[in-house]
Amino acid sequence: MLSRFIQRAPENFLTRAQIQDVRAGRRGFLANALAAAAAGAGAVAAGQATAQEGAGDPNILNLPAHSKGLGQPVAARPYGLPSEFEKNLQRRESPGLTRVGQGSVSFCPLQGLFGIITPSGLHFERHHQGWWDIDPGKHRLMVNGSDASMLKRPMVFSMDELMRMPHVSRMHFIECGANTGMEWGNAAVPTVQYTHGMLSCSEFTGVPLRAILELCGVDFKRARFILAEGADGSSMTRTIPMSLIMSGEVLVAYGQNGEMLRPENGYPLRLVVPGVQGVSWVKYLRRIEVGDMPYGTKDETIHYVDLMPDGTHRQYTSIQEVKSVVTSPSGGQVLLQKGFHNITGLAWSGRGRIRRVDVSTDGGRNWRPARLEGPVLAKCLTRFNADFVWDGQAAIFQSRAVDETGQIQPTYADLRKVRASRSIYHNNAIQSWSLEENGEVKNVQV
Ligand SMILES: Nc1nc2c(c(=O)[nH]1)N[C@H]1C(S)=C(S)[C@@H](COP(=O)(O)O)O[C@H]1N2
Ligand SMILES: [Mo]
Repeated sequence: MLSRFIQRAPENFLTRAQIQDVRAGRRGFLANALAAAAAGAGAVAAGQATAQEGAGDPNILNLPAHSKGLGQPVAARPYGLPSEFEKNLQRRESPGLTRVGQGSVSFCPLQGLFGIITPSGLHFERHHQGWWDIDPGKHRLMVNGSDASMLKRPMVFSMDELMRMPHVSRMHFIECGANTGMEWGNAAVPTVQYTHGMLSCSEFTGVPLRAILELCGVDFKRARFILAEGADGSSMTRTIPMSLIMSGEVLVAYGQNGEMLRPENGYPLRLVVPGVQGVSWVKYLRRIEVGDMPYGTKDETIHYVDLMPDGTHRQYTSIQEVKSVVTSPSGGQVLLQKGFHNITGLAWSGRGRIRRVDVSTDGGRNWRPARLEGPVLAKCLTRFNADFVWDGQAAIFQSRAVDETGQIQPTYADLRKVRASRSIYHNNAIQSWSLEENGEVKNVQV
């Protein structure tokens, strides 16, 4: 078994000594139970007292405290919190990645999540200039044109005005373009939290941007791009082509998983641009300008460009291509026993639905289809599962996704043929996790 509950060490790692303790403890527990039953004695090792309390006295029904007393009253916590025993599941920074925490990333603990929705408190964060909790009563969204002919009515919306408009709710993933960026040259970081944790998925609620532009009387024949601008100190600005907006998919969103956006994720307003890299999902959205050409701002000329093998940079490669990863067993985890294990993971594509996911347990020599969990939605995470019976031999877990447009996730060898290995952004290569004979799982590239 792979225990969720004994991986208490920071970063979800067990040291070699801890693994031995766990294994010894398991044996010790059985031995103690047998000894206690045989001897009619109550003395057991600390930590096993609950299960074994008074094991020697057949007249005492030993119930734990929670089965005998009164529990906590309702609303002891007006806003609920996870169990005390789940404290290890946290978003985490990669130490030394950036100089200050205001310009950094916290990674989502994918290894410990189920299904496809990311709990809002565990959503990854990426800030260029720190996060703010902006007063929604004072926040405004301005819509203007690069010149007067672009739209008839420049407008300024309050949150109340936006929230009166007809809204939609849609489930979509958001992935930072730099996700898996540390792995371009070699296997660099130990866990799936750090290799793939700039990825999250929520149900977003908001107004289609198209409807807002229509209200402002945009001339859709002339206006071919918009510029979205954030209200934080980074003045994050990104160009979005009008074709994406006309599909009705791009949302001016205020809702996330049934409640308002979290401050870290752009409260009270952010752009949702399904399938497109995270940087275009401008948070603290304060202004939209419509124009007739791409804006070429700092966030799209110096940053978020792809270094090609010939030394040139490719710009505006916004779509997050088909990708998947086995989230468990994954780097830093330990299989404690031989026998059955469930391989589980996530697949996604910025081009639409996931059509299939194959898994390999021998480093890509043999593949078999994984089971996709429904619903399989466009530009959303898809959960997959596959059976694995461990015979104690070394293995290499991989997953390979195919999307509805027929795009197949590449191997590292194939990706490097066209992109070389010095990029930061848009690494969608097949991830490998090696299972060693002692049960430890490690990040490798094959
Ligand atoms: N205003 C503003 N919007 C922003 C950013 C920012 O720093 N400021 N970071 C961008 C980047 S690079 C990413 S990957 C996503 C991250 O969204 P999240 O923090 O909700 O996960 O927000 C984008 N929008
Ligand atoms: Mo990003």
